[in-house]
Order: sequence, then C-alpha cells, then structure tokens
Amino acid sequence: MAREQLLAAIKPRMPEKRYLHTLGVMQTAIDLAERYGEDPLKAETAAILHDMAKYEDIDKMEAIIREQHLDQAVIGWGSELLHGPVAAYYAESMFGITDVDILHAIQYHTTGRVGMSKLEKIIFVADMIEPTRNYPGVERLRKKAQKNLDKAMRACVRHSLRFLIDTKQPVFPLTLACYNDLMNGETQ
Ligand code: DGI
Ligand code: FE
Ligand code: FE
Repeated sequence: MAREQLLAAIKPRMPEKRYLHTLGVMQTAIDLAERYGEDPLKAETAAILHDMAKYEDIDKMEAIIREQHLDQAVIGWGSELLHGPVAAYYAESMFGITDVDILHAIQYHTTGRVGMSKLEKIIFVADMIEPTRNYPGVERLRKKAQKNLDKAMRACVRHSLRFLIDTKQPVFPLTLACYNDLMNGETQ
C-alpha cells in the first residue's frame, strides 16, 4: 500500500503530536534502512503502522489479544505493552500486510525480543531517536545509530531498562531476555 494511503488511514487514530512522531520514525527508519542495507519500503510500512493502536481502548486491545489468540503474556504488565501486538494484528487484518518481518517489527517495537532481525532493530531504534524525541541522552543514541546498528540497539535497550528501573516500573520478561540476548558476549 502506498505511503500516502497508510498515513491517511492512521492519522485520524492519534493526536497531532503522535502523528508527527510517526512521521519522524518513518523518515528515521528509511534513513537507517538505506544506511544498513535493509529494504526502505519495509521500514516505511512498519514505521507508519507501529503506533496505530497507541490510543485504542485498553479493554478493546485486551479483547483482541484474547479473541485473536495473540500472545497473552503482555496482559497484566501495564497497558503500554498492548499497542504493539494489536497494531501488528491491524496491519495484517486492515491493510493485508503479510510480510512477517514487518509484522514482527510492529509487534515487538516496545519490548524487543530475542533474535531480532535488522528491520526490527531499525524500528526499535528509530522509535527512540526520531527528531521529535528530546529526552536526556537522545543525542548520544542518535550518534551511535549513525555508526553501528547493533551498538545503537544495545544502547537503546539499556536506556529503556534504566528508565523502567528509575521510574519503578516492572520489566517485562521479554524485554529482559532481549537485553540478555543483545549483551551476550558484549563488553559495550
Ligand atoms: O509508543 P511509543 O511511546 O512511541 O514508544 P514505545 O512503544 O516504546 O512505548 C514506550 C512505553 O512502554 C514507555 O512508557 C515504557 C513502556 N515499556 C517499555 N518496555 C516496558 C514498558 N513497560 C513495562 N511495564 N515493561 C517493559 O518491559
Ligand atoms: Fe509504541
Ligand atoms: Fe512510537
């Protein structure tokens, strides 16, 4: 589906600020795809759709996860973990996207997972460093993303984990498993 069609479909589902975030993730993901030899069109599609369920009703998302037999593990860990899997379901059911890599990049964009593909890492990193993000430390992550995708991915997951710990939030087991997977054998 063409970029303009997808953008027009997701725009009414979110406030202006989130739409601008989505456009930022889209451009950043395309740039990273070109830099690291991934398909920019896949990056574009995954980026446009990654937050399309962010403002969906929580009960509705839980119902979809149960009824569509999505991974139930995300239920009970805070509502933020629901929008990725539900967006992946929407990508398939509303837009006919069948590319598993695109669907996984959308599904796991909040938690990461073990054995992430290049596209999944690109979306995860782009989500954290797109131009409208302005938290302390984002500039360092942006610089890393220009040099080495895997190092940037590790730094992004470490940053997210630190944030969860500092704000006394529980850490979803898959997020921890993602961290361990990325850090195995690594010293930086
Ligand atoms: O949707 P975005 O804001 O663009 O970014 P995101 O999908 O990465 O969501 C970030 C939110 O998800 C943030 O408020 C922290 C939360 N989050 C990420 N990983 C975990 C988590 N919350 C819990 N409880 N556990 C996690 O492992
Ligand atoms: Fe998100
Ligand atoms: Fe996002």
